[in-house]
Amino acid sequence: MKTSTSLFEKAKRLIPGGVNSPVRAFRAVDSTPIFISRASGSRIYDVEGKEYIDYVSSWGPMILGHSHSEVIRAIKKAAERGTSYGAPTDAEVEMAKLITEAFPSIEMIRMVNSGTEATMSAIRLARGYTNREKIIKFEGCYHGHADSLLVKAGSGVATLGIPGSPGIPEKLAELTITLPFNNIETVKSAVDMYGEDIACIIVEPIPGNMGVVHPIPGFLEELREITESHGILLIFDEVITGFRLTYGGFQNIAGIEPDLTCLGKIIGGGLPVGAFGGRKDIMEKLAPTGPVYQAGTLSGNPLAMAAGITTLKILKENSGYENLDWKTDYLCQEMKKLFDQKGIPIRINRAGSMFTIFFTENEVLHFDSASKSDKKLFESYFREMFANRINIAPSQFEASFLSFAHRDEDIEITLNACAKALENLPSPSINP
Ligand code: KE4
Repeated sequence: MKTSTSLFEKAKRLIPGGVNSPVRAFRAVDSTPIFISRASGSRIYDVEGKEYIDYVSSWGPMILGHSHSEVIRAIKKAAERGTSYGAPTDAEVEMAKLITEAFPSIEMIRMVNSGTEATMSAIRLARGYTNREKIIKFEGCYHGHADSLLVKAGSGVATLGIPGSPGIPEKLAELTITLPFNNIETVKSAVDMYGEDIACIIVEPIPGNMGVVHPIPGFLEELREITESHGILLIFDEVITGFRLTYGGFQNIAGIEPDLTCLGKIIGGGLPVGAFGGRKDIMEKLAPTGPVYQAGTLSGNPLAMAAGITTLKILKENSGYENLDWKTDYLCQEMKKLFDQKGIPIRINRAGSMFTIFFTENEVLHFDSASKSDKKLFESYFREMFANRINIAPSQFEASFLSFAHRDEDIEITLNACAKALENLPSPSINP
């Protein structure tokens, strides 16, 4: 019988780290990853037949739950008509209609194949539209692995960026200014310093990549005002939050209209997808109507469109977001009680059906506070939950997700597993 361990050994000989995306290697939790054989509803099954309740949700796309019957049927039907044509299809028009109707700020949309492609293209479009070179991003926000976005904050606040990875030219990294999230003063000083040369500010309106963090009241609104008054484009990276919190984006809830929005994950129903869209006058700068080049062999792929359209239609018709929010809130409240009873200080940041348990007693409002969490304690918690067949994100700096397929029984099993896990947790270490 195949085991995860034997597959991992084989995989490591052929694939860097044995995985096709680093976080899957479980290095942040010093564990060996499981290899999945199938998934259905709220459950995933590893190659040894072990069943887990899943809160990774493929990092966000599986809001309907795994292998939703109507999504699978739509993919099969599309596949029987061919898998890719390299030519436009009516499905792409239907997808564009669904997205532009759900997002008032999106007048036009371009499909791509990943969130990285969406943000990379949106940045290029912003630079082409404004004829400016610098961009602003926020520490702890992740927008995929395009060179300009894998950049760390320079030494002082609002200084020029330094490469966040080998292979990124210093000259390019210097064009990215990285600021602390929720700190509007640093945005004002950066704009005072470089305003005329800033093409855009890109932000996850509710970051999920430092763990879930809420924007403080007024932060996003002031970003909108500052960008508006300085001719800087505001880009909301809603790759995670798009259709996660509501049928639309967090921008619909916040009542803020960015100039461009990046999407991914849920809109592909689990197939490779990304998209970026926004104001017509900006989007028309894109080839073939304008000079900013962007392209993709499989963009708008018929199977991804079929999965995405079916997913969005189910979300639109069922609008079960309220119940999903309530279920997630119940789970988080009950887990908080269990941790309190054990005397382990945690903070749970939740937005709709996405949440993160931070192992810290302090409020988590930016990457600096998130990084003060007790990562060793998180690691122990992760391992205990995993041993109890609960699959949560293998990193303190990620979000966990509920789906419409999570039943009350899943919640109860998860709470029992959490209670059991806490029995074996060491007392919290004193933060260094
Ligand atoms: P992809 O290129 O991975 O499709 O999307 C990049 C991206 C862009 N923007 C946001 C807000 C994102 O969260 C992501 C990707 N998310 C990570 C996990 N948080 C994907 C998991 C992985 O890297 O394997």
